[in-house]
Amino acid sequence: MSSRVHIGLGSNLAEPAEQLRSALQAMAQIARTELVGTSAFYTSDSLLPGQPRYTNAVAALDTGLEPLALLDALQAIENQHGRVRAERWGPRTLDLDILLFGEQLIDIPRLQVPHTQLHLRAFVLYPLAELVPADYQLADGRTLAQLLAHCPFVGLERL
Ligand code: A4P
Ligand code: MG
Repeated sequence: MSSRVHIGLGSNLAEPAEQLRSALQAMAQIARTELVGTSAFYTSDSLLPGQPRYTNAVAALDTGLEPLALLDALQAIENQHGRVRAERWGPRTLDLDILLFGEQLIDIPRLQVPHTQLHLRAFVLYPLAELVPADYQLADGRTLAQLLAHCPFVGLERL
């Protein structure tokens, strides 16, 4: 049995689009998992002041893995692709967040799904809307259209 899962990708390296492309290739190699869709790439200013602009995208996966096993696989990819070796661990330059995991509502210390910041982030909702119909209902009852209506397309540039 497999679940349709949506992953938010973010990077603010000097070549963030390359980082995202590399992460997409790596996700396609996860065991028992198929990459079934990718949104366009979008750029926007960082939520945290003083950081370079981000590039974000959303990917759709079909996976036979359980949620924590998928999280392990995503964190391994973050570790392979996401950190720049400097004198100390640099800031995180690849974020892979599980946005949706089928119909599941998950609230354990390591994992909250739907992602808790989903509704606040245009750079997540607009790429997600390329892959999911507007009447899609989240596990907690909200529709994607409702979330989009409260989150204007401001400061986003679609590449
Ligand atoms: N965790 C809990 N729920 C989840 C989930 N649904 N998916 C736990 C993935 N992980 C989840 O995450 C810390 C822990 O969250 C994980 O170990 C996991 O057990 P992390 O990615 O290691 O840490 P982080 O990057 O510091 O936190 P987070 O929440 O991913 O950072 P943010 O809030 O996403 O901030 N501006 C723009 N324009 N675009 C961006 O993408 N991103 C950030 C990073 C700031 N500003 C941004 C963007
Ligand atoms: Mg993260």
